[in-house]
Amino acid sequence: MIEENLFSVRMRASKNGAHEDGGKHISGGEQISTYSHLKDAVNVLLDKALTHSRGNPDFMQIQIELIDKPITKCKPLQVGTIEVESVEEGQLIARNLLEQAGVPIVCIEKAYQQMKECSGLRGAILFDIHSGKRVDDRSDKGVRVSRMDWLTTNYEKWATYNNMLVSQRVKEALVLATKVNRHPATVAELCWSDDPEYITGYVASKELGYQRITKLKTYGDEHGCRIFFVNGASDLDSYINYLENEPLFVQWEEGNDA
Ligand code: PML
Ligand code: MG
Ligand code: MG
Repeated sequence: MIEENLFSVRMRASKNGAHEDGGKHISGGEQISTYSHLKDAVNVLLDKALTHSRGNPDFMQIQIELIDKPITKCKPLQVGTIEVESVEEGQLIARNLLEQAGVPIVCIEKAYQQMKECSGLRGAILFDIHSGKRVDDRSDKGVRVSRMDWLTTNYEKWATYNNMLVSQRVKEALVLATKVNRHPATVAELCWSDDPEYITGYVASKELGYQRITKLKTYGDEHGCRIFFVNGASDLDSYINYLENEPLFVQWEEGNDA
């Protein structure tokens, strides 16, 4: 049980106006911080937004809120990296992994047909595996997963143990995927960055873990993707509430990640 007051710190930044006024999404980020570390948390987010390869923002919002609920702790998803030679190979592997995770082929095809819709959003889109349709009602905003973090020192220990380079980006994506995929309604997640300089993406699910694929788009491409394939969309409101509001801390202990 964490005794000290903790705060959710969230950032969103855009260019040519705020997101809601049609501005281009530049960057978003999440931190959970103690009161005494708030300055550092804000600085991390500020830095992320001000140095993003999608461009310089002219709108930014940083919001701080006390977390008034108990914080769940859980270990990160298992991570694997699949090296591929080309985007085509990477995309084929991504589709195969989604199928393995239980997403029907027709649904995968429909998601890919609507892929353009999910680019440029600051959040994710939700796809029902039964209807093959987008089921969230967040149009050009998407669903933003929030209130989650992983202590940098603990993350760095995990990265060293797993022979991975320390990367704020990987940490953030793994935290998000861990939160999303531990919910029973999530079947799988498909993601690649909207950062034109970053082409590695991943497929994640409970059984597969977090499977990084080294090429899911071409360098220079600003189109990203984040889709949650969901089962049992009937209680969509509580699912979205979980993603947006339930606080989660990732914590890793050596020898306890099987
Ligand atoms: C992002 O940049 O927003 C998503 C990055 C996904 C892949 C991170 C990784 O290399 O594991
Ligand atoms: Mg981003
Ligand atoms: Mg932090």
